[in-house]
Amino acid sequence: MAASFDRRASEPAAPVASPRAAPPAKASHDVAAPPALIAFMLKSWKPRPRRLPAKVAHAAAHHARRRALSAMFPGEVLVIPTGHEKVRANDTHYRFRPGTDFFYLTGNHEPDCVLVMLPKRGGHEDVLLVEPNPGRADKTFFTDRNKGELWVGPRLGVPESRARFGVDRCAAIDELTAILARAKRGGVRALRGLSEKIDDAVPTTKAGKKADQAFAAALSELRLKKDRAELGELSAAIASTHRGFEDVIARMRGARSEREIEGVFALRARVEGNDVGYGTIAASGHHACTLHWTRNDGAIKRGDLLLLDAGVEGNSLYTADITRTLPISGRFTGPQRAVYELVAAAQDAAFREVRPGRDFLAPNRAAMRVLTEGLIELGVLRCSAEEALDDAHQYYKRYTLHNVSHMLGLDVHDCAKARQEAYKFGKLEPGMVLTVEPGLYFQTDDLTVPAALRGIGVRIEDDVVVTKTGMRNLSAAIPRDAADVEAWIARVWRKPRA
Ligand SMILES: [Mn+2]
Repeated sequence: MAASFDRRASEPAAPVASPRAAPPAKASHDVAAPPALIAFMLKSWKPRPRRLPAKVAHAAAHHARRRALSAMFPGEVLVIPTGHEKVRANDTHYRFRPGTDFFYLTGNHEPDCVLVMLPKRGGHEDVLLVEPNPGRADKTFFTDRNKGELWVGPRLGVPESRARFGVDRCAAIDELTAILARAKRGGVRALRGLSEKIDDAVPTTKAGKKADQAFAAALSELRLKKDRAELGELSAAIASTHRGFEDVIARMRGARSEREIEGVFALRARVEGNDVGYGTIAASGHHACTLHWTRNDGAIKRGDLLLLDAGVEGNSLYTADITRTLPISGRFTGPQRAVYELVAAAQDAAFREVRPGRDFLAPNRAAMRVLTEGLIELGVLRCSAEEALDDAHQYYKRYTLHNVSHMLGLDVHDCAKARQEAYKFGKLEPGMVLTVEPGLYFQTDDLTVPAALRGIGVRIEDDVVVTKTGMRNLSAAIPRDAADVEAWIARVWRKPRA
């Protein structure tokens, strides 16, 4: 029964603070509105028909995910905030992106919201707390620069949010304190770190802290296996990313800077999706040897390679994570091709290890063996493969540094709070989506590397889903083999661009 959590009209209105950050102090260009202006602003607006919006695209999937979470924590109150806009400077904010776990459970993009799941017999009642939309009935529509409709556009509102997200109940965010005050009688778990107000509103004991960490891990692990809706959204993000890579290839011939490459890809990401899923790495020449090169302030030179690690984040917030290493002149040089083909061979070996029941780290082990044997053939490593691969040595890491896989989904490094036994030291299961991304990076000043190879950095990254019998490469349509990449570049350059 949900009785103990039901909202009773007789209860006094809680003196509640909304969980959003305190409004910034007034800037010099803020002018207090005189009463006459307020009175004038509040009248003579055309009445609005308040039609309820349609349900979000994957409402049934969001509902199913909430039921799965409910089953994991019977009898406990669960609090999942989405977080707030983050200040960039003074009164300007970064573009808001919802908290991943909150979004996974609701599909709601608005800031400041909180999902509270209240235990009832047989499960939970899902209560979504949102910022109400008072329309023109309240002066805040023109006085509140943080949430006023004339400043930032309208919020969806309470009844509209209930219709759109298909939750059991929707309430104004100001009711949160009252709901939590009653809820505290039972066990409460909160997803921490997204909202200071929520963190304060749900105080933790020492035992509670552990319970909250386990809750965050459970939320991450819930997302390890993707449902059908998620696989569709990931494929769409990968298709957008494919088009973004072709935009880059078209521009690459005349481009002068890495920043230009970043900008071209970003245009595709904003036109077709929400944003890029992470800072684009547009690394030309030896910049490719810096793994997370996002400064992108270098020049584009013919004869060099361009390592482009980029992903469109769709409006669904699922992101691709793709890397291609492209010869800027259209053709690989001999040494570039040798390194490229070794990395591609390592990726093939990793692909063969992606299947249910294999260790998450099995593809990594396979790729590292191929890279190591190739490094010996290239004259980079001067020892046996066994010696280089020995855990006590790991000499190969000098040239590759990172492992080849991470989970992919709403976050580029998805499910990051999962327990090690469920992820890094766990087994692959059908429905998991991961990257396979071996790389080799020969620093310009590395005296162990033959001079002809110094300054070459190559990474190849695809996004794959584990199937019942093996894997499917979701990004297989993006050319990968050296000859295919050259043909791809030639094809794009021949094509007249709009
Ligand atoms: Mn990646």
